Formats: sequence, structure tokens, C-alpha cells
Amino acid sequence: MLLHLTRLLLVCAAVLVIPQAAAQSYRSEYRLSCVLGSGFPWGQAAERWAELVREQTQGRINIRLYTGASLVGGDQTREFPSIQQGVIDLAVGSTINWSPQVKELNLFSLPFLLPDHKAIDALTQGAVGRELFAVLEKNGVIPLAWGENGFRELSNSRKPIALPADMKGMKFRVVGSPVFVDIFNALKARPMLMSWVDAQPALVEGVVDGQENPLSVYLASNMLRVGQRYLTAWRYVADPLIFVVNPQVWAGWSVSDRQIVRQAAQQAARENIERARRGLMGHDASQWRQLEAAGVSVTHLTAAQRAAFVQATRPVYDKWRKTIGAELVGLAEQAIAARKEP
Ligand code: X2X
Repeated sequence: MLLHLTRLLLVCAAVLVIPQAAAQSYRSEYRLSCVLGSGFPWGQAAERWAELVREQTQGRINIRLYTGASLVGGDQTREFPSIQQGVIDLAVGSTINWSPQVKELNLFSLPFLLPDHKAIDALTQGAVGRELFAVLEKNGVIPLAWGENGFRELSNSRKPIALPADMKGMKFRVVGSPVFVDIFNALKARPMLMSWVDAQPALVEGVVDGQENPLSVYLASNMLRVGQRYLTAWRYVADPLIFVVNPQVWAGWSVSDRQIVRQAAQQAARENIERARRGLMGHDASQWRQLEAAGVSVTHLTAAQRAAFVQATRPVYDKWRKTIGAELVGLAEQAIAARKEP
């Protein structure tokens, strides 16, 4: 009887002690990595996530934001391995920057796969999104929500671009995966891989003629000031963002705190997508108008011009379909075909 009681007491003690032990593994601060700062929808998304978590955990989880990919010396393509290794505890990262390590994430960089925002949603909010989250978990991170940097448009300092032939020989800064090198080579341009940090001086000094980034990034970093006067609305690829946590960090939190972190990521992501798309679409095209008012020369492609770009980059699409996985690409194509058009 006494033995039983002792055992029972030991079990009770263990039950009481375990959560405390887990609680003791909370750190005073967690490091959140992000490429862009609070002047951009992307940086705002990271800030919002940190703020919601701090508030809702009453400061138990205190997240500090590191922008400019500063935890990896500005080399944004090293961000993913650093999350795996625990140098970074949390991140709001772009599929482009993580695609060198996670080949499936190149899906969003297949040229002209995604015609509109509904197509992005059809992937991230459906079976493809779930499959990619499973891939990320296998790669040792905990994915929590999809956000958005945006459709990437083309800017340059030299001339309007409406056809692949206009790009011939021009130097463009690209980042991330070799798929971008393939795309710009297929268009007979000269791609130069460099980080966002290095891209700024390269644009100022004219080391490159142009670059590609979402309109929000073009506007917030004031690319007109560095001579990027010509903009082509070609929407050739998009980069969704992904909110993730390192698995050891995740395991150190109580179940209810994990729930808070997950829901906060989902809320910050919803707000981020809304903001990233604001001013770009039909009834509210204010971002485009803002550009034109500032003196940017904007080229909107006709259907025939777009078709010329699609055709020129088709071999890249076919090559990368195999690298990404024909099954996953097939699933994505089906989901896009079945979406409700905007
Ligand atoms: O470096 C870029 O172009 C940026 C900021 O858009 C990414 O991190 C993919």
C-alpha cells in the first residue's frame, strides 16, 4: 500500500514537474529572420507576428526581429540551413530564397505558371500547399502559414521592354535559385545572382541594368531614385512567404503557447496578403497610378507579347518540372485550372 502511494506521489510529482521543466527551457529572446524591414509588407508581417505572440503569451515568448537577413550576413540563400541548424529560431521567408535547398519550392518560380492571385491561393491554400508544408517538415522546420511578397515585375534603367528581344544582352540582378539564371538566359539577357544587400549598390552604380521584384518592393525602396525608370508588368513568377519555426524551439514551448504562435502566424499572414495585394488590382490600381504619376514608364503586355515570353521560357519550365517533381507540378496545374477566375 505504502509502495503504491509512493509511486502515485512520484507520478504526480512528475506530472507537475514536467511542464515546469519545459517552461524553464523558454529563452529570454528568440531570433526572427526576415529579408526586408518594416517599410515593406513583408517586414510588417514579421513585426506583426512578433507583436501578436508577445502580447498573447504575456511576454513568455519574446521575439526579436532581424531584418536584412543579418543573421546570415545578408546572404538570404543561407537562411534556410540556418533555421535548420537553430542559428535562426523563426523566420518569415520567401520561397525564392529557400528554393536552393528545398527544390520543390521552385514551383512558384516556374515562368508564367501563375496567371493571377487566385492561382497563388489555389496552390498555397490547397493540396499543393499541404504537400509543400509536409516537404518542409521533412526538411526540419515547422511551417505555420503562407504569406506573400508578391508577383515579380521587371524594371530597368534603359528602355521599355515589351518582348524578349528587348532584353537581349541586358544585365539583370536575380536571386535565389538557378531557375532564374535559366529564365534570363532563355530570354538572352545576362542574369547576375546577388543578394538584396548587394543589389542596392549594383543598381546605384549601374553594375546591372535592371532587376525584378514586386511593385511594393520597387516603391518602398524607391527604385526610381536609382534610375529604374522602366517597368514591365509581366507577372512572370510570384514569391509566397512562409512563416516557420525551428523544431527544437517549437518543442520547448507548451502546447497552448504553440497554438498561440500558430494562430498569430496565420493572422499576420492574412493581414500580410491583404496588404501585399492592395492597390494592384482592378478596382484599386493605386500603386500603378502612383508609379505613373512619379514618372515611371509602365509597359503592360498585350496577350501576344505575353505569349512571346511564355514561349521563350517554355524550355525552362519543362526542365524545371522534372527538378521540382512532375507529380507536384501536375497537381499545381490542375489546381490552377480548377480555380475560380477573379
Ligand atoms: O532579394 C529580393 O529580391 C527579395 C527581397 O525580393 C527576396 O528576398 C526574394
